[in-house]
Amino acid sequence: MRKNKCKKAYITTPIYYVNDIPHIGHAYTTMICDTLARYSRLIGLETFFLTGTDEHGQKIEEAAKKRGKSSKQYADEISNYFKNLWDEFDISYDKFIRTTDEYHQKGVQKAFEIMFKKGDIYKDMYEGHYCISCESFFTQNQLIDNEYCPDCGKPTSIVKEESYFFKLSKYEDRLLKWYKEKENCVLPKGKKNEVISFVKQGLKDLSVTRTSFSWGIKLPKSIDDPTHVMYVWLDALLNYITALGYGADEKLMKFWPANVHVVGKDILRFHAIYWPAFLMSLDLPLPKHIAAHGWWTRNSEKMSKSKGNVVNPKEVANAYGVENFRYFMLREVPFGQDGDFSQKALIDRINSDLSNDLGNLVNRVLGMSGKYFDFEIDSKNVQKYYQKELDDCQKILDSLQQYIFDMQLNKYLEGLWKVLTIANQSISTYEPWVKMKEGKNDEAMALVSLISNILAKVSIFLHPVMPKTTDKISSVFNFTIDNNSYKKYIENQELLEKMKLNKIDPLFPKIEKMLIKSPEPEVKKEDKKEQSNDGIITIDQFFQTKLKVGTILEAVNIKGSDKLIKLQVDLGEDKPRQIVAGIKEFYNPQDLINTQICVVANLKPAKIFGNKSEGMLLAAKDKKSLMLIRPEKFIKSGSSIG
Ligand code: ME8
Repeated sequence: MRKNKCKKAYITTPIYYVNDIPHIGHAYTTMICDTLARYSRLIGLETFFLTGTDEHGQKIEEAAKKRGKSSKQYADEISNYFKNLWDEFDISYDKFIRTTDEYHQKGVQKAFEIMFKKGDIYKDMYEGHYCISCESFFTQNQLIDNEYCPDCGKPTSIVKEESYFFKLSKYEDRLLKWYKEKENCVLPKGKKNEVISFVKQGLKDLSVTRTSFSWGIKLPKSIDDPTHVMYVWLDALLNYITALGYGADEKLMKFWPANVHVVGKDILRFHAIYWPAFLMSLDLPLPKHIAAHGWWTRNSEKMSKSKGNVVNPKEVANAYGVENFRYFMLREVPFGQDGDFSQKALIDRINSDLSNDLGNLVNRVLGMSGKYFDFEIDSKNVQKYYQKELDDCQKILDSLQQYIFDMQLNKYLEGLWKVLTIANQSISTYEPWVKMKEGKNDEAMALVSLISNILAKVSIFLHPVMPKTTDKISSVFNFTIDNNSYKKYIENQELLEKMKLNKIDPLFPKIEKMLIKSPEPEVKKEDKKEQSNDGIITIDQFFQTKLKVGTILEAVNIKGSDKLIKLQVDLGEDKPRQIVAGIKEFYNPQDLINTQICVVANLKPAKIFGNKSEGMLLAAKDKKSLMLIRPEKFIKSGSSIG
């Protein structure tokens, strides 16, 4: 996101499908956008932040049917659930759009009509494969094992029907030119390269209507073809302009083009290829940035109900506090990379970063100012004694804005924590209690005031991430966080005036144990019987696991996954076994070929990311690294271990 010359910012989340209730992935995208929107407002941009729900399509029609409800009834229910959750999470959206809203439907029909009249939409027959879960078309050679969706791994179905097509192929060159000219149009860069190579392989025209179900927006009256409804992605993508009044009252179109569409990497193709092509067809400017974040996983696997590993954001927020949760999600994972959700990591962040580094500092300032100066602070001597500390903090604070514009929220937070480290270290270096004993009251006052000023600045910068918490911190220093205080304390670098501090309750009580029952599937009763209380197993139980040495014959990265590598492993059997392993972060596929590994050879085969996996390899893991367990010397493939 770049600072817009016209002082406006338009930020969007994807609109979420209403086939199911939200999970932490949805919460993550929404928290990122909320942070960007709050930051934009803080620095004085006129901001419009859009979120909403995507309510048409076969997936939703089927989900409603299964529950014995009408599509609209079901969409109302789940859309409300999303809206209420975002309200509970204090998401500061300016508009919540629903694709069943009448103004949206009219805007979509108008766009379709314009594209049709321009000759960009034509009628033909569609024959191919469709994934209902992704609401996406695929060619035969894109499928995995001739059947499964390359994006979500679910089985696809064959579709043969009359359809209107959008001339996507016509826009291939213009798209490539756009990627070339606008360096940051798609972020992060690695993902942009994937988009470019996809387009370079050649774009096929896109089927944009369906006839096999009815839950969708009808074609415009002027086309008069009532058997067709619009393809859900055409309908959905247009929300970004219909929300601004496209095709109706266009007052809000002043916000177009969007500064940033934040999306998960799963839907980048739709946003970075289809959407700009639709906009080109409509003669509208293109968004400034499309930023794709990674996936949240559980034990390196995508979350899904059938695996029982879905994390419910409401449950996490209720247990740990919504702002702590928000801090964790934004701090833990670099934008664009996948992250594994764990309560332990969340608790570590709360106890260490929030409680120790930030909460304690607030307590210490209150404690010291109370004990020595009756809660008074005075900044008049801060520069005299602590100019270096002020300068060091300023240098870091000056670099923060760029991190926001580059979508590197984790670095933004890391920077803020470096500033807190300067504050915490100044206390241990200068020991105000010693200064008081030595009668250097001026220096001690300057130090307590230095820390107060640092905390005031940190609270302003942290506000977009933790609004309520930082409001409490700024109340200690008698100011409200808004664009005025941003100008005063950040832009003009003014110091706090002489004042009495206000006491507040401790901000981040330490968390001693996991507060949510793990969402992993429970151990089945029969398995439990086998286990003794202290986790000891018998030798027989151990030998139920068949461990073998395998030689890796082939290794390739799995497209779309940041973690997984697909291996063909020789276990001395008729044919090699295919094993999917979450080791991509630590190993290069090329380096694995012709090396040996230890494999659990009698595991029930599983489907991981749409790929069959017929075993598990053994590895040792600590917080930072992972190492494959290998035999000391080369040994025959299939040799048993034990
Ligand atoms: O795709 N980790 O809706 P959707 C991180 N309606 N983010 C995740 C995630 C995960 N495990 N799972 C989902 C749609 N998300 C369409 C969008 S936009 C015009 C139409 C987030 O309900 C992520 O942002 O499947 C992803 O892009 C979005 O939820 C998909 O939500």
